[in-house]
Amino acid sequence: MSRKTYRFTLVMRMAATAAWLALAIVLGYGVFWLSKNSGQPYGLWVEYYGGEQFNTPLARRAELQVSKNYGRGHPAFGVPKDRFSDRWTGWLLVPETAEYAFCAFSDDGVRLYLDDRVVIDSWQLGENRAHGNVRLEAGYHALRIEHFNAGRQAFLYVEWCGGPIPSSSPLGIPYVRKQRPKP
Ligand SMILES: [Ca+2]
Repeated sequence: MSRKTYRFTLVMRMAATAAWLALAIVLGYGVFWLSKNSGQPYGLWVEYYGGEQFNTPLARRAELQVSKNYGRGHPAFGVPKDRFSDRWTGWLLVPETAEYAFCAFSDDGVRLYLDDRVVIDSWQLGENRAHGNVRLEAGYHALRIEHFNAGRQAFLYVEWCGGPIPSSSPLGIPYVRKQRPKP
């Protein structure tokens, strides 16, 4: 092999490797984008508002479980650190008909609704620990959780804490869905 041919082969090999690498990056990003943006039924929608009473809608995103330590930072891009509120919505899959309990630990206040019925109502300043019991039929139930932060630290945790699901499991996948699945 002449030096010229060798150099040509080397350049072609490098070009092929670069092309494969670029293809892998494009494909990888495509899979990542799809999993984040479409066809992902699991999780909940969270809407963030300026003001403690859902005054000004500012941001929206999907979350896989209700387990957030915002600390003293911004809960989402463009949302103030102090004086914000967030509303989590979706559908809760109840695996079997039974009595269930839900526990919330939050800063500041929290409310939890199932099928528009209040299960937890602890809308107060500072750290809140609250729980609620409810008998639920197997199947999907409309879930809504509301939370606010007046200032300083902010967090929100909601867990199963009584019933057929192991206690201290976060309210999250695989039991939460953004939309009610078609029967
Ligand atoms: Ca606070």
